[in-house]
Amino acid sequence: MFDTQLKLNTLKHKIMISKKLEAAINDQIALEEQSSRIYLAMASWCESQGLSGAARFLYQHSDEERMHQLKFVHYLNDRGGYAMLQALPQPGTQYKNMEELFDQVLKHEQHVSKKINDLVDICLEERDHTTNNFLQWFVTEQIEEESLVRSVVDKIKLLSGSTAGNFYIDNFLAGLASAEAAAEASE
Ligand code: OFO
Repeated sequence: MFDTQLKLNTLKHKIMISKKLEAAINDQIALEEQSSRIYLAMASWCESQGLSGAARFLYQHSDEERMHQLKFVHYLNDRGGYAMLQALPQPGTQYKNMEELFDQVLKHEQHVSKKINDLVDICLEERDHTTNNFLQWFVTEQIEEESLVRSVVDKIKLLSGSTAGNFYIDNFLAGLASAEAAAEASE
């Protein structure tokens, strides 16, 4: 009994994040997990179509989204909140071509950027400088992700439609995946 009370008091002292931010971060955890599932589903589709470079690029991005999800989970629990998983919709299963698929990736990343900005807005309203500081890593990450995907979409628009163009794009994506893996390994 005494132990339980002590634990409750300790927990109360640990709470350093508002209920509003806790709920918003839990929604972001769901969005990062959904991002991981969307890219995993896309990677699987590409692999099934023989697009091994695109598949590798997307498998890697699926893993990155899971890492983003975990960052939020650990942060929320460390700040005395409780990271809770949510039910998620089934990701897409069919795509007309790489152009449609990467258009969807770009739209999704733009949506994620908006949600990160919304989180920053809540921090500013609440003067939660610690969470704002934590979120700045994601603000920078979203700039990089959007710009990377936009460069892929631009190349696809220029080159897709022919077998040679698709082959080139697939190789280009394989090269991006290797460069990202090398950059991560050196971190
Ligand atoms: Fe987590 O950045 Fe993409 O979605």
